Amino acid sequence: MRRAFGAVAVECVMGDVTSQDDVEAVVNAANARLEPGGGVAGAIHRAAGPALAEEARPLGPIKPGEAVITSAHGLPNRYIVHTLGPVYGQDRPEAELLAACYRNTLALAEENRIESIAFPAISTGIFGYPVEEAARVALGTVRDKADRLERVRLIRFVLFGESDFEVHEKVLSGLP
Ligand code: AR6
Repeated sequence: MRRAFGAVAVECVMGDVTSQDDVEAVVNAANARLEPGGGVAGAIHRAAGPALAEEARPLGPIKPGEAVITSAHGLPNRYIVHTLGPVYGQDRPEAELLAACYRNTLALAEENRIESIAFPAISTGIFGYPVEEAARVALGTVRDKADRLERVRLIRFVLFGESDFEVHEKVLSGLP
Protein backbone atom coordinates (compact mmCIF):
# COMPACT_ATOMS: atom_id res chain seq x y z
CA MET A 1 0.00 0.00 0.00
CA ARG A 2 1.12 3.54 -0.75
CA ARG A 3 0.10 7.01 0.41
CA ALA A 4 1.15 10.43 -0.77
CA PHE A 5 2.06 13.18 1.69
CA GLY A 6 2.54 16.20 -0.56
CA ALA A 7 5.23 15.25 -3.08
CA VAL A 8 6.45 12.28 -1.03
CA ALA A 9 5.16 8.72 -1.47
CA VAL A 10 5.30 6.44 1.57
CA GLU A 11 4.76 2.74 0.97
CA CYS A 12 4.85 -0.57 2.82
CA VAL A 13 5.97 -3.79 1.15
CA MET A 14 6.72 -7.26 2.43
CA GLY A 15 10.24 -8.40 1.62
CA ASP A 16 13.96 -8.27 2.29
CA VAL A 17 15.73 -4.92 2.62
CA THR A 18 18.79 -6.33 0.82
CA SER A 19 16.88 -6.93 -2.40
CA GLN A 20 15.39 -3.46 -3.05
CA ASP A 21 17.17 -2.83 -6.33
CA ASP A 22 14.98 0.10 -7.44
CA VAL A 23 15.87 2.47 -4.56
CA GLU A 24 19.00 4.59 -4.20
CA ALA A 25 19.56 3.90 -0.52
CA VAL A 26 18.73 1.25 2.04
CA VAL A 27 18.83 1.64 5.81
CA ASN A 28 20.69 -0.67 8.15
CA ALA A 29 19.39 -1.44 11.66
CA ALA A 30 22.95 -1.16 12.85
CA ASN A 31 24.87 -1.82 16.06
CA ALA A 32 26.91 0.95 17.69
CA ARG A 33 30.21 -0.24 16.21
CA LEU A 34 28.76 -0.58 12.69
CA GLU A 35 29.92 -4.18 12.54
CA PRO A 36 28.18 -7.18 11.03
CA GLY A 37 25.64 -8.61 13.49
CA GLY A 38 22.38 -10.54 13.29
CA GLY A 39 19.08 -9.53 11.66
CA VAL A 40 19.18 -6.73 9.11
CA ALA A 41 22.81 -5.83 9.87
CA GLY A 42 23.94 -9.40 9.27
CA ALA A 43 22.02 -9.63 6.00
CA ILE A 44 23.33 -6.26 4.77
CA HIS A 45 26.96 -7.03 5.59
CA ARG A 46 26.71 -10.49 4.00
CA ALA A 47 25.27 -9.05 0.81
CA ALA A 48 27.58 -6.03 0.73
CA GLY A 49 30.80 -7.93 1.42
CA PRO A 50 33.72 -7.25 3.80
CA ALA A 51 34.59 -3.86 2.29
CA LEU A 52 31.47 -2.46 3.96
CA ALA A 53 32.76 -3.22 7.48
CA GLU A 54 36.09 -1.64 6.55
CA GLU A 55 34.42 1.55 5.38
CA ALA A 56 31.92 1.69 8.24
CA ARG A 57 34.06 0.83 11.27
CA PRO A 58 35.94 4.16 11.48
CA LEU A 59 32.59 6.02 11.43
CA GLY A 60 31.54 4.36 14.72
CA PRO A 61 30.75 4.07 17.49
CA ILE A 62 27.40 5.84 17.12
CA LYS A 63 24.75 6.54 19.75
CA PRO A 64 21.04 5.60 19.65
CA GLY A 65 19.24 7.90 17.21
CA GLU A 66 22.35 8.73 15.19
CA ALA A 67 22.95 7.84 11.53
CA VAL A 68 25.96 7.64 9.19
CA ILE A 69 26.22 6.93 5.48
CA THR A 70 28.44 4.63 3.41
CA SER A 71 28.47 3.35 -0.12
CA ALA A 72 26.54 0.15 -0.80
CA HIS A 73 29.36 -2.10 -2.06
CA GLY A 74 27.78 -5.41 -3.21
CA LEU A 75 24.20 -4.30 -2.61
CA PRO A 76 22.18 -3.17 -5.65
CA ASN A 77 21.90 0.42 -4.31
CA ARG A 78 24.15 3.49 -4.14
CA TYR A 79 24.18 4.08 -0.40
CA ILE A 80 23.55 2.47 2.95
CA VAL A 81 22.47 4.66 5.86
CA HIS A 82 23.34 2.99 9.16
CA THR A 83 21.25 4.01 12.15
CA LEU A 84 21.28 2.73 15.73
CA GLY A 85 17.82 2.20 17.18
CA PRO A 86 17.09 2.26 20.91
CA VAL A 87 17.07 -0.98 22.91
CA TYR A 88 13.48 -1.12 24.18
CA GLY A 89 13.28 -0.63 27.94
CA GLN A 90 16.90 0.45 28.16
CA ASP A 91 17.66 3.47 25.94
CA ARG A 92 15.21 6.20 26.98
CA PRO A 93 13.10 7.98 25.94
CA GLU A 94 12.72 5.25 23.34
CA ALA A 95 10.10 6.95 21.15
CA GLU A 96 12.23 10.09 20.89
CA LEU A 97 15.34 8.07 20.05
CA LEU A 98 13.50 5.97 17.47
CA ALA A 99 12.05 9.11 15.86
CA ALA A 100 15.59 10.56 15.74
CA CYS A 101 16.74 7.50 13.74
CA TYR A 102 14.18 8.29 11.02
CA ARG A 103 14.77 12.07 11.11
CA ASN A 104 18.57 11.79 11.00
CA THR A 105 18.46 9.16 8.26
CA LEU A 106 16.21 11.37 6.12
CA ALA A 107 18.46 14.38 6.79
CA LEU A 108 21.46 12.40 5.49
CA ALA A 109 19.41 11.32 2.48
CA GLU A 110 18.63 14.97 1.71
CA GLU A 111 22.30 16.01 2.06
CA ASN A 112 23.28 13.28 -0.37
CA ARG A 113 20.50 14.09 -2.86
CA ILE A 114 18.89 10.70 -2.46
CA GLU A 115 15.44 10.41 -4.03
CA SER A 116 14.36 6.96 -2.85
CA ILE A 117 15.10 5.06 0.34
CA ALA A 118 14.00 1.80 1.97
CA PHE A 119 13.81 1.29 5.75
CA PRO A 120 13.44 -1.91 7.74
CA ALA A 121 11.48 -1.66 11.00
CA ILE A 122 14.33 -0.30 13.14
CA SER A 123 14.58 -1.69 16.72
CA THR A 124 11.73 -4.21 16.31
CA GLY A 125 13.94 -7.33 16.19
CA ILE A 126 16.79 -7.98 18.58
CA PHE A 127 16.20 -4.59 20.27
CA GLY A 128 12.68 -5.63 21.29
CA TYR A 129 10.55 -2.59 20.37
CA PRO A 130 6.90 -3.72 20.04
CA VAL A 131 6.02 -3.57 16.35
CA GLU A 132 2.84 -1.50 16.48
CA GLU A 133 4.35 1.05 18.85
CA ALA A 134 7.42 1.32 16.63
CA ALA A 135 5.30 1.59 13.47
CA ARG A 136 3.39 4.57 14.91
CA VAL A 137 6.63 6.37 15.73
CA ALA A 138 8.28 5.49 12.40
CA LEU A 139 5.41 6.32 10.08
CA GLY A 140 4.32 9.37 12.11
CA THR A 141 7.85 10.79 12.04
CA VAL A 142 8.18 10.25 8.30
CA ARG A 143 4.77 11.85 7.68
CA ASP A 144 5.72 14.89 9.80
CA LYS A 145 9.00 15.33 7.94
CA ALA A 146 7.57 14.79 4.44
CA ASP A 147 6.63 18.44 3.90
CA ARG A 148 10.19 19.61 4.40
CA LEU A 149 11.86 17.07 2.09
CA GLU A 150 13.27 18.58 -1.08
CA ARG A 151 15.02 15.55 -2.59
CA VAL A 152 13.48 12.42 -1.13
CA ARG A 153 10.39 11.40 -3.10
CA LEU A 154 9.90 7.74 -2.15
CA ILE A 155 10.13 6.25 1.34
CA ARG A 156 9.55 2.49 1.48
CA PHE A 157 9.12 0.39 4.59
CA VAL A 158 10.24 -3.18 3.95
CA LEU A 159 8.67 -5.61 6.41
CA PHE A 160 10.06 -9.07 6.84
CA GLY A 161 6.90 -10.99 7.73
CA GLU A 162 3.19 -10.84 7.02
CA SER A 163 2.11 -9.73 10.50
CA ASP A 164 4.64 -6.86 10.62
CA PHE A 165 3.53 -5.86 7.13
CA GLU A 166 -0.15 -5.85 8.14
CA VAL A 167 0.55 -3.74 11.24
CA HIS A 168 2.44 -1.16 9.17
CA GLU A 169 -0.30 -1.06 6.55
CA LYS A 170 -2.90 -0.46 9.23
CA VAL A 171 -0.87 2.32 10.86
CA LEU A 172 -0.08 3.97 7.50
CA SER A 173 -3.71 3.90 6.38
CA GLY A 174 -4.81 5.37 9.75
CA LEU A 175 -2.48 8.39 9.66
CA PRO A 176 -4.26 11.73 9.39
N1 AR6 B 1 14.95 -7.36 5.57
C1 AR6 B 1 13.97 -6.68 6.19
N2 AR6 B 1 13.68 -6.81 7.50
C2 AR6 B 1 14.42 -7.68 8.21
C3 AR6 B 1 15.48 -8.43 7.64
C4 AR6 B 1 15.73 -8.25 6.26
N3 AR6 B 1 16.70 -8.91 5.61
N4 AR6 B 1 16.04 -9.20 8.62
C5 AR6 B 1 15.35 -8.94 9.76
N5 AR6 B 1 14.37 -8.03 9.51
P1 AR6 B 1 16.93 -6.36 13.70
P2 AR6 B 1 17.12 -4.15 15.68
C6 AR6 B 1 13.41 -7.41 10.43
O1 AR6 B 1 17.11 -7.35 14.82
O2 AR6 B 1 15.96 -4.64 16.46
C7 AR6 B 1 21.68 -6.68 14.96
O3 AR6 B 1 22.35 -7.78 15.44
C8 AR6 B 1 13.23 -8.07 11.78
O4 AR6 B 1 12.25 -9.09 11.69
O5 AR6 B 1 17.73 -6.52 12.48
O6 AR6 B 1 17.23 -2.67 15.38
C9 AR6 B 1 22.53 -5.43 15.00
O7 AR6 B 1 23.89 -5.76 14.95
C10 AR6 B 1 12.78 -6.91 12.63
O8 AR6 B 1 11.36 -6.70 12.47
O9 AR6 B 1 17.26 -4.84 14.23
C11 AR6 B 1 22.15 -4.77 16.30
O10 AR6 B 1 22.95 -5.21 17.36
C12 AR6 B 1 13.48 -5.69 12.03
O11 AR6 B 1 13.91 -6.12 10.74
C13 AR6 B 1 20.73 -5.22 16.54
O12 AR6 B 1 20.58 -6.41 15.81
C14 AR6 B 1 14.69 -5.20 12.81
O13 AR6 B 1 15.38 -6.31 13.37
C15 AR6 B 1 19.71 -4.24 16.03
O14 AR6 B 1 18.43 -4.64 16.43
